[in-house]
Amino acid sequence: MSYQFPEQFIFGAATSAYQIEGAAEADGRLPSVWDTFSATPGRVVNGDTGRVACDHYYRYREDIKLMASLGIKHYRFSLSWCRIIPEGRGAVNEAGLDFYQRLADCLLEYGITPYVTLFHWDSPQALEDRYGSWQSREMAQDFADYAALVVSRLGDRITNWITLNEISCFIHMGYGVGQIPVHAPGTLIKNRQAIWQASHHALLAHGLGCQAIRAASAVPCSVSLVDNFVVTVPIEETDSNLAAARRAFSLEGANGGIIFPVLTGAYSDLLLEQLGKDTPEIEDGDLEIIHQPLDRLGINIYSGVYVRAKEGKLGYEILDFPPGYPRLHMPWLQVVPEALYWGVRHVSETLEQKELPVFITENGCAAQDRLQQGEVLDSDRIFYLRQYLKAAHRAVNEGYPLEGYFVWSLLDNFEWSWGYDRRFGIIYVDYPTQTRIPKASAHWYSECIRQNRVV
Ligand code: GBH
Repeated sequence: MSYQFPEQFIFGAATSAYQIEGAAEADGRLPSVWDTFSATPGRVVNGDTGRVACDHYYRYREDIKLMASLGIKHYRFSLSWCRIIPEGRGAVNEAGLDFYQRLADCLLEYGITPYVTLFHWDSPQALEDRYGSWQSREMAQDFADYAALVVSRLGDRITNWITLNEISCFIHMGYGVGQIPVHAPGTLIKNRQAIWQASHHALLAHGLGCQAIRAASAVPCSVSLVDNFVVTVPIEETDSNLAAARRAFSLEGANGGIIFPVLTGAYSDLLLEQLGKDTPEIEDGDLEIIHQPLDRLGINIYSGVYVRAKEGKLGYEILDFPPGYPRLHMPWLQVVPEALYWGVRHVSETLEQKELPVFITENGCAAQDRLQQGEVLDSDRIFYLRQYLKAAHRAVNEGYPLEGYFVWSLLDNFEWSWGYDRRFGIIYVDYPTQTRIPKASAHWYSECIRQNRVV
């Protein structure tokens, strides 16, 4: 098989603001919750922070030029809310908008299409101080106002908009019960209802954000959410295991309370039954706001879980990974390439969204990269990416509307609570000198793009 993709298939690369920009105090930016969190001793490995990160704020031209030289024509990045509206609401910082204008212009100059995430976890600290950010319903309206401002000022250059990145991460893992918070703001919410309430506020932010983007854009634009639902993979592709995987899909992780309301207009019944008295307070009209038509859905897929049919009330069981199961350089990074195919298929079949275009907005891995004689020969990353791209090809080949794929990440960067200890880039960053060195995987990916197939 040649694994040839259709002509119009989109290959891109992704990053996020706090993970690469640095320049934390430049030009009127005020702290985000991640600045505060990472500056708190004991929160991030080695005490790393995003103060300098990849210094992309000052080196964006060089980075874009390098991306263009690899033949990457689509770039997903995020905006730092607190660069644009430093206090989260109110006064606008022109210097912040100006940076993103220059960034977008530079991309367009190099023939690269921008895809912009409005929120990738770095909420303004001022809103955390004011009302506890996502714990308050006010956050949704402040987000929508920020979205409206950004689109009214950048909508002439940018037309691909994403509201939020991974609600389950910044809410459910962020505030999760019984865990040590590994996410900013570092608040532990001990009650399940309150976590789902914060999650509901994030859904509202998404819905109000979609409306604000469409109202503010002077030109036709594309609006998406990026979700990272748990992908349930049938251990064997038989009818009974497939039915088990579908049922598991609506119950695992936060799937039933995030992707279900966003795409179907209702929390899944199975989840509501499980939540009982911990169901969030849903005001009249909320579900309509949350259930906005989307132009595309973005999904981030790194791994998945295997499921098999099992007699009993649940009707399925999740299989533990055996010791020694292949994994890359994160505790959760088991190699499950079929998850990419099943993620797309669940959107189409389980969520019954046959026509909704899907993008893989992140896929990639951390590896123990070594810079030797000026090269990084990351055959493990190529091994990982190649298998996931083949699974993407299968989805396209079977007619599912998978239209694009973005590798995470363009650059090694600040990997949240793991700091600079974990490298996800296809381009190596030598932090002391800020030198960029494309890894073997970057050259491989570049060749995939050139031939429009998995090489
Ligand atoms: C993405 O999230 C982020 O969007 C991106 O910023 C980040 O750099 C990238 O991944 C790499 O981590 O419950 O312990 O099994 C991925 C988020 C991480 C969500 C693992 C689910 C399961 C952790 N995923 N997580 S665990």
